Amino acid sequence: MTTPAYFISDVHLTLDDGEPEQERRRHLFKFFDMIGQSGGTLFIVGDFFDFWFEYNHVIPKRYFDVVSQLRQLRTRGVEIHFILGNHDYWTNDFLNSSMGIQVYPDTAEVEIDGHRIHLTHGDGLLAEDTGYRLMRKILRSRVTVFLYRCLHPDLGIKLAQSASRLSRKNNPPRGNQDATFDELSQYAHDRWAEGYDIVIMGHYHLNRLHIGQDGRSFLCLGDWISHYTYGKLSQDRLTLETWLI
Ligand SMILES: [Mn+2]
Repeated sequence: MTTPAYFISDVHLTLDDGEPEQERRRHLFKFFDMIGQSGGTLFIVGDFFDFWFEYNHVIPKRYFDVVSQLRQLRTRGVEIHFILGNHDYWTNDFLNSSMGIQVYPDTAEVEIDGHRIHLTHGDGLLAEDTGYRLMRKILRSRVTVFLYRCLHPDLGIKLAQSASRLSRKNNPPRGNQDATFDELSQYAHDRWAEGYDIVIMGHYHLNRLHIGQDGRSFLCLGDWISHYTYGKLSQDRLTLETWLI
């Protein structure tokens, strides 16, 4: 696996057509262009799309430019690994077979420059997530996916668009970030005990990097909604960077 390795999560690219979304995409594509020039490997740690559902023969057309940018990166020789999040879980065979992206439905374990890295989107890890974990099971069940697939894509995508607008509106204010980070750190501790030395996570829109004295690290990637942050592993150094200042 070639370095630098770049890690990004929670871009939440929407199906909206407005200027704010266009602007976000322009920043993202510039970031991709930088990766294309430096070479290396791109890890997308979930919720890249605000809604991704692949039918057998249809993908959402509003993502055409995004998909073609990912394709360009592949053509330029950049390896792409996509750890699916709770907003873009419903893939079929397009991203891997047609795009040449390595897709992970759950966690990914990779080795880069002698580092054992554990990556997860991270949803459902908090103690208070009991109800969410049940809902996630239902939303991912074969029956739900089958029923949703039976809807005409125009209707299915419209429904998803309203659901995601609604969930953005009803998003509760985020709780104590220190407490959340502490609770998530337990997950990192458990992975370190298993022999991983780097744990990388998204989902919580927290941008924090903890590097312990023994060199073991835990990175929460932030997002591309308010933080525009990404992780970078280069020349044996893991950093949390900001794309926009
Ligand atoms: Mn998420």
